[in-house]
Amino acid sequence: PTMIRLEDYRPSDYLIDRVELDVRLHSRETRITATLAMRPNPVGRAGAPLVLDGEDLTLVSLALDGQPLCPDAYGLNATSLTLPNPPSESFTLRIETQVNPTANTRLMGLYRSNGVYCTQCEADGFRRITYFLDRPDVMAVYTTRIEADLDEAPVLLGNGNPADSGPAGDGRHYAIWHDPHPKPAYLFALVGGRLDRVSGSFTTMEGRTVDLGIYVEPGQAARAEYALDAVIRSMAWDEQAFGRAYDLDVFNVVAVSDFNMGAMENKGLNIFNDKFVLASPETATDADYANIEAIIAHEYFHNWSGNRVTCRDWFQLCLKEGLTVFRDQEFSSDTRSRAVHRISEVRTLRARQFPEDAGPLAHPVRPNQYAEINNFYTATVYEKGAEIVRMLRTLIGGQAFRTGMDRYFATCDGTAATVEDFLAAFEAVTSRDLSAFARWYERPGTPTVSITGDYDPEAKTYRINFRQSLPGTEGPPLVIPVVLGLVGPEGAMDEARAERAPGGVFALEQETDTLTFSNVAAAPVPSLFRGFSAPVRVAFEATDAQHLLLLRHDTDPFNRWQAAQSVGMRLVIRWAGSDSPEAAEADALVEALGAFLDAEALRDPAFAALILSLPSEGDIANEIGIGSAVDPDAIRMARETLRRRIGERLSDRLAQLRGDLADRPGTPFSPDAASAGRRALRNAALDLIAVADPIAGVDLAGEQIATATNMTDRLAGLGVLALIAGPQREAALKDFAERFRSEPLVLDKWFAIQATIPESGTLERIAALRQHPTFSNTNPNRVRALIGSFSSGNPTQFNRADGAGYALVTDAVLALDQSNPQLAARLLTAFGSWRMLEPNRRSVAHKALDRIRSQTELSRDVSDIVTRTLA
Ligand code: HT7
Ligand code: ZN
Repeated sequence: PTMIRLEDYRPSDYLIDRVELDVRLHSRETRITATLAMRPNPVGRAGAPLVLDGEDLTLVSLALDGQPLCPDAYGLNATSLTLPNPPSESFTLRIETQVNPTANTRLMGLYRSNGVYCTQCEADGFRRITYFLDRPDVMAVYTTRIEADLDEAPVLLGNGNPADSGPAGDGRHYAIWHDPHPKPAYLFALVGGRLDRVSGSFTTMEGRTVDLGIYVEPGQAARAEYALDAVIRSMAWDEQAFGRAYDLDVFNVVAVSDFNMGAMENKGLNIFNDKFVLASPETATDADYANIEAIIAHEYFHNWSGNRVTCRDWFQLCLKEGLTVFRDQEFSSDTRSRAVHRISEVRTLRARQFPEDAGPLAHPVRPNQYAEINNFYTATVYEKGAEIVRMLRTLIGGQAFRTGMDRYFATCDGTAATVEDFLAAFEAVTSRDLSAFARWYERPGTPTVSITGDYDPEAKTYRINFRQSLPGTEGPPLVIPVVLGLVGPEGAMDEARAERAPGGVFALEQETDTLTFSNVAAAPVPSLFRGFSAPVRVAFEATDAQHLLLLRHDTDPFNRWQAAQSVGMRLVIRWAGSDSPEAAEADALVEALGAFLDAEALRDPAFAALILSLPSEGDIANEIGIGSAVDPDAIRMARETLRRRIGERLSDRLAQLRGDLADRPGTPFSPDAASAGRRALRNAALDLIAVADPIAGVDLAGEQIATATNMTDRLAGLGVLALIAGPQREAALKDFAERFRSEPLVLDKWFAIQATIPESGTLERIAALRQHPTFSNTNPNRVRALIGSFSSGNPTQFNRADGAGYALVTDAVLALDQSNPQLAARLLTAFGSWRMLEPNRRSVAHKALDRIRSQTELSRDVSDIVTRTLA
């Protein structure tokens, strides 16, 4: 494959200042006329040929400065249009192309989703609309005229502000949109369709009144109210937290049902996967509401971190994505519980990014080469990218961070920037040299920080010895912020002091270092990496008793949760390697959990639900996989043993909690964090009760489903039943499908629940579900719900020793590869941890991957993933 390398970056030889687009929408023959005001780039190569990107386009006509060009005046191939001798001064290029939106199954460029015309241009979809310099450092002011059949597409939306609209004859009409902010082509969008609208308004701190619109398929407007509210809250938060105001007169969000990712931040016209817009108590879970809020916020925040300041090239993707994830995480933390949100961020990071960083698809947060950029929208770029921003804030402090952000936005506004530009803003405001810190962007892999501690009772000092390592990569050490404190038998030892850790933040800058606390009255337990202050693995040999002391007494909620996780992890790993697990070994943990519930469960139910949750099977596999071979069946058995023990030993308390947390009849549903937290703990209790006593579990879950007034409780009941084979399960699944037969987004939950049943019959079940009338291979949500949930959420069946799980997924990948390679490549990343498996499964997985590699006609997307996975 052709590799694109960061070191080869050079500015474009030509610039485009203004783009006028005339788009005549027709289902199969859409005509696009692009008029481009161009000029040579003063810092480009003088006299260079002009090479415009293009893909899947029919060129209808081409004119330079008003003169039609005949075919021998330019070069045309499958990926480009070349003018060998363009003018040396400003010129105008007029390009007429034709595309077929109905045949566009890749969902990149202009396509139709359920009859609605929409576009997706990031990363390189604009070249599927017209020939263009499709790179983010070419920024232009766009005016777009959209014309369509009035009946088919009464709503016509573009970027920027509406400028004009009216009839266009022949039952057609037009709308003109003008976006005054120069932008790269990847932020272009248009929409045309029959859509309902919910409207709102927001007045910015600068006094601008912004018209807000959420557009959804007909009949769905009531389900868009929550998203609209989330837009308003996001706008207010960005003003208050970052001083960023919105900069157009309208802000529109459109929900479509066929979408490759979550959403897209097109300037003034965000386009969303409808899964992340539509919500009602009957159809959306608490997790759905939280996702909608976070993704609405994320795309809105891109208006500054991504749009006003964009990326110079795609290697800088983390500049907008890592920063914007950080910003949406802060928003959710301020809106919900900070501690609970931090724990869920870290769970996601460990579940998705750590394995990526430990496997064959590992790459730096800022990659230095790629074959297919769409494969680099990864957990590393997004989630680890956000952790880097958070570490920077921890190191320089909140105030300096805000000043640095202001400087970044001020100095880079209107430009296509780099990671260096970002760091320079913070260097300027702190006078610190951040070149060592910048290594985080370059170095793949998760560092390990190994720690020992020794207490000197005479001197009343406690020394903490640190060693950082990152095997497999060469280079000087990273700068790792360690937020820490000491905990004694009575709780936090606030009187202990460490000069080199002002405010409890120690910067580990060398490979090894020692930090000494003085005034330590008794042997302490260190509370390390509070709030998960760096994306590292911590190796500290604490006893279970020490962990449980932290669970009880630490002032840092993250480390309290981590303490329970660590004890659970150690037990399960020990049991997974043993023939006869001794369940009683868990009793110190169980007792500590019981005491915690008694003291705190009702005070903070959401936090309590997290404390009760054990490390997932995936987390355990990742932990085992560092040193030895993973057997998913053994992990599941061991983990279930622990869950059963907790359920048995705490059954009375759990039952009591379920009662205490039940809503009084008639309580209206609220998706707020406190109400969601109560449901989370109630359902965590149900889950543990059912593991310990499946007969009671079936009854309780059945009753919960029968009386549920919201999707969270209904689905939790169904999830419990799904794990207990029997007629009640099948009846409940059938009822659910019947009740929601016309709700594809709800049926996705039904597909996913069945795909994750850890039983051998699941493969046949999935085969049958693929024939279900609602299932469709062309809708990414359906494919992810059934196949993606299976590969990412059913470790024992995906990793079946006979290879049938791998065959199911590889068949699905090949079936999709020609129609939607982006989606196919994503499904294939499920094999990212194959080298950690025990030898038999490893060899079966290898064969499955080899089968894909040996196909003759693979897309670049899938070919890139399979090649790197096998490398
Ligand atoms: N910036 C967007 C990323 C994106 C995307 C979205 C939809 C379809 C294809 C896409 N390729 C890249 C979404 C975001 O991270 O905000
Ligand atoms: Zn983003």
